[in-house]
Amino acid sequence: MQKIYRIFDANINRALEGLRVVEEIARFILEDKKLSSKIKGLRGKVKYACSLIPQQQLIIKIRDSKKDVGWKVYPKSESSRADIISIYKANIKRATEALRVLEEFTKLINPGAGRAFKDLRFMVYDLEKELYEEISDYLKQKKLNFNLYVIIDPAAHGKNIFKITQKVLKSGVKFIQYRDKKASSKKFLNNAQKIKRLTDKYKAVLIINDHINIAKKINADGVHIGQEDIPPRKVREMLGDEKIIGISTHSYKQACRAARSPVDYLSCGPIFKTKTKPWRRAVGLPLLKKVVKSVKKPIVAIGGIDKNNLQQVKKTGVKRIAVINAWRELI
Ligand code: 3NM
Repeated sequence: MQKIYRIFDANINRALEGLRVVEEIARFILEDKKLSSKIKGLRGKVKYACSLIPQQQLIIKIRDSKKDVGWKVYPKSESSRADIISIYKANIKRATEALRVLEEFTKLINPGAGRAFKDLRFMVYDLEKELYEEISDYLKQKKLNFNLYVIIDPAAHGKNIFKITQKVLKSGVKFIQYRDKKASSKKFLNNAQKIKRLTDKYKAVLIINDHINIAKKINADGVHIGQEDIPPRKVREMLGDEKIIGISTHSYKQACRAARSPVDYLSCGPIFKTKTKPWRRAVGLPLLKKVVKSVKKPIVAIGGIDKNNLQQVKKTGVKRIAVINAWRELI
């Protein structure tokens, strides 16, 4: 019986600690009062379910942390966390796993407590989904908090793409796209990997143009797609909630449709005539103004923007500007 009580002790701590970590994310990072009170309530319910375990006093009495063979085990996966979402995933799992253990072992002595732990486990599963969506969204919005978006494209930048990327990043630009309409998949992957190393070094966001599988492979922050590419819903299915999806729009109708689709930002352009897309007519500032006014999602103005027309563009109320050719004068 002592061994069973050691399992109770370890897993009560694990469930409560996991939930507490998750609660701190909801409270101090997301600043979501409703969610943090919900998690606090769940911790209260876990404590209540634990009180249904008979002979409570045994739980602390048999505690002997020094004899716990798991104490000194510290796997590499636990010694560092890449970001908030990894902390979240590890700790919500810790809570559901511990609740499952408590459910199974309390069945040996009090079936009622087993049932209570099962109900709690399902409540945590619901919380897991809700919070995951909210954290993903929070982190994406933070990444999307930029003014200048520089697109690196060998068609405009020639063989110097890495030097230019480095310069752009060094100047403080935090949002980069790698675009290359001519490269083979192999070459694209190779270049994207090199650019990823640079954006990682400067803690900047990397968006990949078109190549969804390559974006996935190199763990880029997201993708940018065109109107003729795979529909946003499919891209979301392929990449999951954590990744940023951007889409090009060239009319009011397309912008409104993009706003209803699962993308995180939309570009509107070309605002002016541009040599990058000579076949496209300029959509002009009035359209941009209209889109900025009616679409809630982040909007990026693109196409022929340079230091001479920048102020005019900003007057429409748009906060984010993307450039290929004018990178040097705008960084
Ligand atoms: N997309 P520059 S315009 C890549 O309207 C691209 O969707 C556009 O290059 C769109 O800043 C454009 O040199 C070209 O004009 C942007």
